Amino acid sequence: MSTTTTPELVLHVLPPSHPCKTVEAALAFKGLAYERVELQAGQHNAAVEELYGEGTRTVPGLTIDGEPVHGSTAILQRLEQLAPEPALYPEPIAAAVREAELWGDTVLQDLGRRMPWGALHFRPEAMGSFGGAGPLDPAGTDFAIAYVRASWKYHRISAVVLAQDLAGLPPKLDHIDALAAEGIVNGAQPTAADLQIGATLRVLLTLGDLRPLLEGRPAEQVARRWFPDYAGEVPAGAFPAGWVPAREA
Ligand SMILES: N[C@@H](CCC(=O)N[C@@H](CS)C(=O)NCC(=O)O)C(=O)O
Repeated sequence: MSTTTTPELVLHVLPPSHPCKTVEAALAFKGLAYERVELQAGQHNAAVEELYGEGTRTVPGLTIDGEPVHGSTAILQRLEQLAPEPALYPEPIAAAVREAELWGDTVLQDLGRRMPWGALHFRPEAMGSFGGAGPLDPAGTDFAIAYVRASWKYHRISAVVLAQDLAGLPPKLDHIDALAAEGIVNGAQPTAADLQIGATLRVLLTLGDLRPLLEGRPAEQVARRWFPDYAGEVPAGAFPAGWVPAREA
């Protein structure tokens, strides 16, 4: 008689991280039970390095019966080996899904960090909304101003970078709509590309200034279908006038 044992999965996250939400959505899609461990911000780099090896700093990381797998795209591939069905890289589109997923990781994902931190510079009292709270009081806003300043430094955000990110958003959204038209994302079931790209787009939807660029498009559906709930709200009017490109008809 053969017996199969379920591997022990432990996911290490920081609560607001969108690539962590990508992995959580993949685990849920595959019906895999896991333990979720929230690392403490500030101490997470050392914890990650100890668990996942020299040079690693970021979340998500997943251990599978103690085997460390680091980074959202590596984790989704490993989950596919572990539980092939339902597929995140379905044939015959598996290669195209992988390409789109990697684009989502290497090109789009950073916008899910720079855009909210960028907007919060102009509306620091909104920082509490990302933890599910309302607008911060003056003392909280003082804290947020210092925190956002440190985040700009860490993520190398400047006004020039932010304005360039905003100007460059429409062609990226067009690319996602094209992926949807090709059936690489936004099909009946989520692919790895949906979960990678959708998590970043869902962060962008927390910014009132960006919602008009997304509303009613496949790109918005990719975000809202797989990530219906997402904390955070920076009201429209945060970015300086003229920085957010107008939506083309
Ligand atoms: N592309 C990587 C990036 C992960 C990443 O940058 N995660 C952020 C959270 S969204 C992080 O851990 N930041 C903490 C830090 O940089 O110290 C992935 O998808 O796994």
